[in-house]
Amino acid sequence: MSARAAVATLGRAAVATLGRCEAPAFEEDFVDALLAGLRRMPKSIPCKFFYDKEGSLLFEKICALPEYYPTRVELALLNGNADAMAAAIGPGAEIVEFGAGASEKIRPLLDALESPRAYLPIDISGSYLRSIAAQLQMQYPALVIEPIIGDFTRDVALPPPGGRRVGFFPGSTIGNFEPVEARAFLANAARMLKGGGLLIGVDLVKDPSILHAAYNDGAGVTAAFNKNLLARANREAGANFDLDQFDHYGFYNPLLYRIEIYLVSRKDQRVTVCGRTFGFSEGEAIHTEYSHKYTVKDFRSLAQSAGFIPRNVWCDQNRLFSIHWLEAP
Ligand code: AVI
Repeated sequence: MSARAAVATLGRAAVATLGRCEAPAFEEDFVDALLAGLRRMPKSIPCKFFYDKEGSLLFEKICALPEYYPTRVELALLNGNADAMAAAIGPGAEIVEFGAGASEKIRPLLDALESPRAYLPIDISGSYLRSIAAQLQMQYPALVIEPIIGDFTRDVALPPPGGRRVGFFPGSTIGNFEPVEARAFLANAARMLKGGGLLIGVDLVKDPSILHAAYNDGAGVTAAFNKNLLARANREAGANFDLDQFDHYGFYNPLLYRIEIYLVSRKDQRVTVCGRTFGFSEGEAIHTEYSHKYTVKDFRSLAQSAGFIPRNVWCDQNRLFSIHWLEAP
């Protein structure tokens, strides 16, 4: 029986009696993934687990850092081109946002769209999503807002479409998928959004020093965001990681067009997670994230190979970031 199934069938108290750590049932995925990732060689933890409450707050701080240009540049692109984007999307659209978070990027679009039929933000964090949806509802009283709690990287059950369905996937989160996963995600989106399309933010290939700075900020927020995975393991998986004994290490790999992020052990050490012991040698790395960068041309080809017809692209004048309108025929 997998750890997830065990938690689901036995419940929290019974699991504790069995000697498993006392993770709340809703965190079962993290505990399973953590144990599986630490058994792997090289060790890894999936980046989607960055975003617990602490991690989401740290990510908000990252988005406001001077070195982290993507949020700023994408918002400026959305604000400056909302009318053209709304024209491409067309009237009466039902907007599905993947991984909605604070839903701040949808506002310029909602203001510009002609009679949007509904807004369906999908996010894994239920309480956060509900409060954001309630705030948005006050500002857009005529809009149907249906928050959907789920992991958009897996199959999420959506209500039957009430009109032309258009996806919104800002932030270049697509870059956190490996290229095969990105293609699979796009192919699934193309099927789901048939007859509509997808508006997607994609970070661009650029001078590696700009990329390096964006993931190695001077204030150390990205390092804290990365190390929060270990802190989360301590909070939720009964682990005893000493955060001072791991370093954040992020660099741009120009051969694979991606930022690679690791946590590197400063010494030989043993760590207990959920009652299991894991050894780390000095210099051993846990992989925590990839953030792929694309050229406009390469992203359009990827989208086309996944079943979309690439249409408009909006880029800032420094060509740091792009937003693509992809039609789903
Ligand atoms: C959410 N995602 C697009 C961010 C990125 O740039 O890949 C996550 C992040 N990791 C470190 N800084 C920001």
